[in-house]
Amino acid sequence: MLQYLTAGESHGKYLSAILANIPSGLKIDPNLIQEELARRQQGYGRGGRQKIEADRVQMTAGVIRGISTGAPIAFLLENRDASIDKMPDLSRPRPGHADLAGALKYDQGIRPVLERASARETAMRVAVGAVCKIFLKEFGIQVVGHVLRIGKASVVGERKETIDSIQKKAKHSPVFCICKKAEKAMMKAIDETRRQKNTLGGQYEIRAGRMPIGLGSYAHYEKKLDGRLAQVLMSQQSVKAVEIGRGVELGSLLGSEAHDEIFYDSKRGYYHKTNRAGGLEGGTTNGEDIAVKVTMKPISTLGQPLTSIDMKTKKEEKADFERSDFCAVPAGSVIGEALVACVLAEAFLEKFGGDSMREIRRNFEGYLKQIKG
Ligand code: EPS
Repeated sequence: MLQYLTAGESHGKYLSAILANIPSGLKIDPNLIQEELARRQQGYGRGGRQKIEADRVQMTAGVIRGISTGAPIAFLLENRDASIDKMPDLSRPRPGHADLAGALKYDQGIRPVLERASARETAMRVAVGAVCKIFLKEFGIQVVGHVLRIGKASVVGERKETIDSIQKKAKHSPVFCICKKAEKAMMKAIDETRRQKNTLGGQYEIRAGRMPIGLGSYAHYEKKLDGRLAQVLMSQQSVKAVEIGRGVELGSLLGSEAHDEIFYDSKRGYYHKTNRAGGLEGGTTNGEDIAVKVTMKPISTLGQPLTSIDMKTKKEEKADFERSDFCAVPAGSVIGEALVACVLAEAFLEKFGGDSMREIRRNFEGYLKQIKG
């Protein structure tokens, strides 16, 4: 089973992670990991921290001469802002943040809570996800993300875009949006929000293309791939809703409008002409692109804070403020890609698993031949 853990406080000395059960023989180009970390630092609407950090990660174990050995891969990233020991404790928890529940639960004040609940931790998940993306790419699977909505500004109507065109267009947009008109409106909304010292949420979509049929399973609840994707995407800071395919919209359609009819071609094998299911039926991939929409609430640190209680005096006061982002949805989409890549790599290894890339490739190719016949 693919496993990873991250550790590190937002303003601690280091962020670290260990990724276990990547097979031997995978060529890991550290530049590709750096590229993903740099993408996470971008996105219109970020706060001051990203100007301080350079997010350079080292792999300190499990990779020899650029090739995975099958042993756990360790990652280490040094924070430039490592001021944790000098940071004051807060006493007025921010509505929407983990501050209040965390301070009561762990009995150590708000500082340790916000240090770990911070989205800074996602730098490590992006590093781990980058290795999973490299692994998936070996089998043709590509994971991309793009922003659909920021506040009320959204991409209107349905767009028939390929995975490649999404990647190309999103890459050149400051808000990682594939529609120029929506991009303009999104940036305007962020500027306005920044002026008002407020924050904005939104929605992004993750697509994964060239999926083989049969990853995940309907057989046990914990094997269902839709459930596993939802769990991990929900674990991303600020996420409040995850939809697979047409998601919520399916609830208002007739069965005949909602499902994807099945076709067969001797070259392609089984396929669908529509993808309302978002590539997943019965918790199992059906061969179409995986499509997941993820909604993030606005960041809970506000320049004009909401009402809270001072935990020392129990008096009503405005919540504390610390440097934060105004809108983290574009960066969120990069994190979403990493999270989806980890789940797909895990499901791929369950199905075609082996200790080395050579063994896995043999299993994969044999299965593809089997299901075509
Ligand atoms: C972030 C680092 C944080 C925040 C932001 C994301 O750094 P700092 O707190 O020093 O400004 O900018 O964190 C949050 C949005 C949050 O909710 O904690 C990062 O590296 O992504």
